[in-house]
Amino acid sequence: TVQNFSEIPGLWRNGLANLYSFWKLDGFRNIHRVMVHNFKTFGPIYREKIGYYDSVNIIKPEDAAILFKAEGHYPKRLTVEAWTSYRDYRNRKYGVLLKNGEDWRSNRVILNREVISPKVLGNFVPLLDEVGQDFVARVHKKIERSGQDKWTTDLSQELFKYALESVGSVLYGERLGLMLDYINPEAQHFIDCISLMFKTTSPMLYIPPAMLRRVGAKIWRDHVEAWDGIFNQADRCIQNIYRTMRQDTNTHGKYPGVLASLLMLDKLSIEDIKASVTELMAGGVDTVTSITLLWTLYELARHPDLQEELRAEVAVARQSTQGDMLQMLKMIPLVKGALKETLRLHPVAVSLQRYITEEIVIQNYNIPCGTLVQLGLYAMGRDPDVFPRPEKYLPSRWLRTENQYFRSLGFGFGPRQCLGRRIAETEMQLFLIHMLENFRVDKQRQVEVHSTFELILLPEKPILLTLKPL
Ligand code: HEM
Ligand code: 2DC
Repeated sequence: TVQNFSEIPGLWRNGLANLYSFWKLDGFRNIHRVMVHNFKTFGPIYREKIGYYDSVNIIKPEDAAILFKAEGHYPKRLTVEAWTSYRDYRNRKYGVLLKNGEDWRSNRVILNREVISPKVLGNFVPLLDEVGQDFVARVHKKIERSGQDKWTTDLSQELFKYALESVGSVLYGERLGLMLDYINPEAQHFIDCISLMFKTTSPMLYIPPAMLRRVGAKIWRDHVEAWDGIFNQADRCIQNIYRTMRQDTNTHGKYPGVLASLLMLDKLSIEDIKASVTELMAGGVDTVTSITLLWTLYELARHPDLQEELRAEVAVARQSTQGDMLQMLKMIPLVKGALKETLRLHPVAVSLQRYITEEIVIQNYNIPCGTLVQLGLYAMGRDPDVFPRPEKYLPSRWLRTENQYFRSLGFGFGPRQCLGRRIAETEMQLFLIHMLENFRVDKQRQVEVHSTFELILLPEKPILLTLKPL
């Protein structure tokens, strides 16, 4: 027989006491490890209440399937209150990231067509390919200047710029110029604001921002300053495009970018477009794609034979397509597998969450409609029952013949999945193609780098890599 909701194991009876022990365990920076530990203690389902934040946690792909079947027509994830509070405070509209219900759906459907549908890939690839080539040229220059035929560095700043340049070129159909020696201080400020925004968000997951705002806490003020910087920069970019668009209507059949396409389509209000384009710009910068690329280079440096295998795959694809990039992207299953493998071991999002819209049964427990259910993405990626020998970095796990049922969830799932997914995937694949064709990646000592939680999972310390021309 099915067991009652209140019988699910876990610590959920005293939210405040749990918040205190969570804090003592340094849980704020270790959510991912705390979750792994909880699954070990309680089994594949547990209930938890930390502060005011109450959820059921699951880890198995089969249970994820049940969860996503119950997400309803307007899937809703955990609200990051710091982000909505800022918008309420400054009277700004929510974009698709923060909207819910019918308002979310009507905006999302229109954005999907311009941002994530297969038809736009052909528009994105030439733009992103050019950024990839410029990145390679920049690394060659750095190597030359070093006078040592190699360049050893923490690539994260460079990757942030690559990511911002990529997303900027797709959104605005224009280059921002971040691959040059001298970069616009405004762009650097934008990048810094995004890092600050993420850093100041995670403590506010557990301490209500409204309260911090009332007492004038520094963390709230920093958070506001960070978002102000992000919105100001995005507003400037959007104004620019709007102006040039009105000046010349003739774009010579050239793809004008996501923003101009949305403006011409005229199906969303300008305010809605601004709100979502700002989120796309913020979501596209440092953090997500650049961190995933950094982890991938780190893994390739640790596995030189695998690196050669990927290089060979890219060489064959290049040969047989004569450099037709769109075709080439269809011939690199191992490179794509490497990116999935990176997101398995180093997911950006520690969990996926949904408020379920119907009652479900998971692991033989009843879960009522309206409950917040979290899939522990980091924990699932390291569960030996789900991924045999989980500690091994094996891109071949993701080849067609393998069982992938509800296992590849790094970008989320269903209609509420990552809107930037196509951009991110293409940008990362092109990056790896160009890097593999030009450089050997090496790292010094065999030290493990772990993750730390700052809203997203990041490397806990700098990753130093050495790039050598082939
Ligand atoms: C949402 C991951 C890159 C924009 C999400 C979600 C995840 C995710 C897990 C939540 C999905 C869900 O709840 O099912 C990633 C990863 C990335 C990446 C792993 C790169 C490696 C990007 C980029 C952009 C972006 C480059 C913008 C260009 C968004 C937006 C949403 C979202 C707007 C909210 C969508 C909605 O609520 O309808 N992402 N993301 N992401 N992401 Fe990404
Ligand atoms: C963080 O417990 C941990 O893609 C919380 O590009 C639950 C939670 C809710 C929403 C998640 C967030 C976590 C991690 C960062 C995510 C976010 C949804 C979108 C966001 C996954 C797992 C991200 C990074 C977006 C950010 C775009 C924004 C900067 C405009």
